[in-house]
Amino acid sequence: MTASLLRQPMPLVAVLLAVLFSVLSPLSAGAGYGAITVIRPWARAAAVAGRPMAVYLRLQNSGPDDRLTGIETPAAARAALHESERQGGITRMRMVKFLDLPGGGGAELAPGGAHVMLFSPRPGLSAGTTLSLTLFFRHHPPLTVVVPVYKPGSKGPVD
Ligand SMILES: [Cu+2]
Repeated sequence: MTASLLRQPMPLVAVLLAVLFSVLSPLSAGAGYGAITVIRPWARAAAVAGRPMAVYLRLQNSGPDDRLTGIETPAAARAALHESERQGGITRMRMVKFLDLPGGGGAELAPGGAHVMLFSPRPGLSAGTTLSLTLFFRHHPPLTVVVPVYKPGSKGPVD
């Protein structure tokens, strides 16, 4: 009698744990990798048609640490992630393979810093038009955003 009473709570706990995990797992996966938001994306039209264009945006990551690993767009022959560095009064750009997106933070792609460079943009990408951009991450599923194009020299949505 005593023995069976002692044995009984064990399977019950196991069943409860199994139920708990089956309920929690999809939720935690959703919270972890549905948590990157693209804020205020914008592109700056090239002053000379056909020259490279820059795209800026803010990435907000409310999930775990992640990383921006790639960019694709039908709007240009090639897209790359660039970092700007100011050295001795000269701003240079270099290609970077990824951009870290710390959990609870994110990254800012803004004039003078990191940006997406579009090489050989397709004709007609002038102010007032839009382009489509897909961002790839280490963990998070890809995100496709519509990016409004601003005039050459624009400082973006703050204008
Ligand atoms: Cu660049």
